[in-house]
Amino acid sequence: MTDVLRAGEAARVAGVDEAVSLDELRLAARNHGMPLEALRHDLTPPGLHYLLVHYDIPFVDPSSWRLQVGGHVRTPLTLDLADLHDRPRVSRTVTLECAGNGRARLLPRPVSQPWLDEAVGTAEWTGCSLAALLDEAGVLDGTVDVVFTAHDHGTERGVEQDYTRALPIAEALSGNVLLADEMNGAPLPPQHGAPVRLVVPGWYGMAHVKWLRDIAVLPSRFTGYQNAVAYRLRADADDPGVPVSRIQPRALVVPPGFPDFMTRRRIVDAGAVELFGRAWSGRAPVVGVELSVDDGLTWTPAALGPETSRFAWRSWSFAWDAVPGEYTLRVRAADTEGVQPVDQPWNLQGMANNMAQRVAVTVR
Ligand SMILES: Nc1nc2c(c(=O)[nH]1)N[C@H]1C(S)=C(S)[C@@H](COP(=O)(O)O)O[C@H]1N2
Ligand SMILES: [Mo]
Repeated sequence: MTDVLRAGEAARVAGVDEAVSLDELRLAARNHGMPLEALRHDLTPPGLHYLLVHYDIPFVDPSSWRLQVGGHVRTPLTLDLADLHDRPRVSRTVTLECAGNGRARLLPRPVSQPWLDEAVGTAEWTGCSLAALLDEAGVLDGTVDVVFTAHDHGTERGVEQDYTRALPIAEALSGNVLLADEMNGAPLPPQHGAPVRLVVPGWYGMAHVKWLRDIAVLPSRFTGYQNAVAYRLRADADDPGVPVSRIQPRALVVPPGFPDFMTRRRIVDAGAVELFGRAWSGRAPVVGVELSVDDGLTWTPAALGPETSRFAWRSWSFAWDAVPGEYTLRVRAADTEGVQPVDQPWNLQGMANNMAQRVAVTVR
């Protein structure tokens, strides 16, 4: 157990002047973000949804795919895709965000997938209810965690594993969680977990296990790598930290005007500019969005669009009377528990960092 909790094994921090490495570039090229102009879509078209895959995308044959449900249950189950399809269908619109979003902006930078602001997307997921399936299997008294194991395999900091994550039993039985086989009304694409993935509304991405093959009900706390070593908020290597769970509030703006190719600085014509974006939070309902055109010195409320679904992003807009000059736009969301920080909070693995977005704009 002591080695399981050694955080030093879980993250390296770059030197202050250490540039992003080829290893980080390789990860960033495989695991793409959502181009921020795609914030315009209520549902993110699947090719534009962000993507994160720890190992390789496994090749899973849907006709021989089986799901085992076992462990601390009365009746273990084995299901194929048709069995899952026969169960009552449930659809939910859910915003997914990687827990490492914003990591590359931290100083010093935790070395891992170097996200800026774009590790987010929203889809309508369809499948069957996890709670209903667990009810069928008959979860026994004294259950603590439910463990989800996937088909993809690799090593991480020396630990060989199938990607495996556990959820507390209360969340697993909440009625929110789906075993999804469709994304935006079509079968799941390979990169998003075909044939079946978990969708845990409100939680950061790591909980939404793709390429699911096994569900094990446990009468004790799960101590596997992805829960005990990765995905913890730690101050330093000796801090056991706390588990990363629900999504912190965040707002993003569709970058206005047009970009410069290399710097992506925005060029905007003076006059009335309609700024548009999205805001979400998995831990509590979003109650407001504010905009700053002076790098966070002063803030003005934006107009918040309707909540279409508790765990999906909402739109917001802001009428900006743009006067020629150089600007740094900032945007921040508040939920009923608090507001996004303007200065970056730091932790060893760069998790759940939700510093307010910054966009450089030239008004001409
Ligand atoms: N089996 C498996 N599930 C996984 C992962 C993985 O590498 N393997 N990555 C997780 C992480 S860290 C994130 S952020 C989300 C990303 O989901 P997406 O690629 O569909 O956007 O999947 C999660 N589920
Ligand atoms: Mo992630």
